[in-house]
Amino acid sequence: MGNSKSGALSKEILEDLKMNTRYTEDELCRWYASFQKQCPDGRISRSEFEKIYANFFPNSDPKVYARHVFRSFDTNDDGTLDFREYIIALHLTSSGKTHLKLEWAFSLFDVDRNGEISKNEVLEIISAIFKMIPAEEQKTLPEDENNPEKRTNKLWAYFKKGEHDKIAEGEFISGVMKNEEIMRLIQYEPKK
Ligand SMILES: [Ca+2]
Repeated sequence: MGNSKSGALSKEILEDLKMNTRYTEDELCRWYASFQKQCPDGRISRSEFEKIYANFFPNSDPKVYARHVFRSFDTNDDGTLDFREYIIALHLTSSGKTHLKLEWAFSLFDVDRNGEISKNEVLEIISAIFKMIPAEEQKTLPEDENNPEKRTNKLWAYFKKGEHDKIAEGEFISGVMKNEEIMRLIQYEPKK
């Protein structure tokens, strides 16, 4: 069984990923080789995904966030991602402000997948984001967004929502698109 598996990345998936991410053919092929080594059955589990995420954030704790990212891509809930989903996950969580990225961000915040975001859901994800910010860097944050509660309140106020209101997908995407600052509130990019 095992040895008969082809080692190459299918042309179809390669072309798809080249078109939909910013990665080159060379990078994709290299990642595929290491993906295969780590996940010989072609699927990555949540704990393996969390380990890879941890490598990107050596000075903080990205575990909870990685779990939410994983959930947002594991749409059939089988506890694994294939290579394509895995690469799209890395791409969307690390690249610029595209509509696709914001569609994904919405699904990240919609923890219970009911099609709208509650204030509690925002707090849950923003708390996970905070765990990724190294302690030293947290001290340098603006006063009105230096803890998860304040940051959640700021976002909620921007959308002009009451405590028990909800944010729908279209509203979320167009709201974030219009405002650089809000974009910054809903993600964390490690300092280079
Ligand atoms: Ca929800």
